[in-house]
Amino acid sequence: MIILNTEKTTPVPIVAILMGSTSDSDTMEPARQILKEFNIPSEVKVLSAHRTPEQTINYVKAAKERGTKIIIAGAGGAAHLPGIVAAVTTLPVIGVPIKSKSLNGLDSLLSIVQMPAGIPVATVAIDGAANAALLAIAMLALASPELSAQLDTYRTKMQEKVLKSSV
Ligand code: RP5
Repeated sequence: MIILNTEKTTPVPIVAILMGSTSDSDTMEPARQILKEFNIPSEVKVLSAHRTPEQTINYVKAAKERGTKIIIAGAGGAAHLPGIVAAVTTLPVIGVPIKSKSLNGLDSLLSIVQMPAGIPVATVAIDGAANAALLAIAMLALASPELSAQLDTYRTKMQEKVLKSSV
């Protein structure tokens, strides 16, 4: 399924994949790959809550109007990126805690998951970029029978792979 912005020639990034640093890019790559596999246009941006706060807020504030539906945000350490993103948009935000050098990602996980009531961030596992993409797809599939069928096929293939490997 490709969702096109009819006013422009380029596809609208339906899912924005944000990360706090270029050092997060390998960890976040599975999210981009899975969205590509499902033909969902995505856009990858390095934006930091701490190093580029104004640019981050400006990007996120404009996202809904551009046609973006879901934001995935990965960050490590004092991982405020998903929280600040969720604070300035009502789009669903999925946070990916990135494994950190000092505390193995426990710092990232707690920084992202413990949001105060009122501003939710759906948090996946440490380094769980693949599941962030699959959760985004499940959300989009609520309004798309075609995408829902693609997700069923993905699960069936996964099932077959597991069953084959256990023989
Ligand atoms: C966070 O700090 C980033 O998300 C990254 O996971 C972590 C370390 O960043 P670098 O020092 O590698 O740029 O903002």
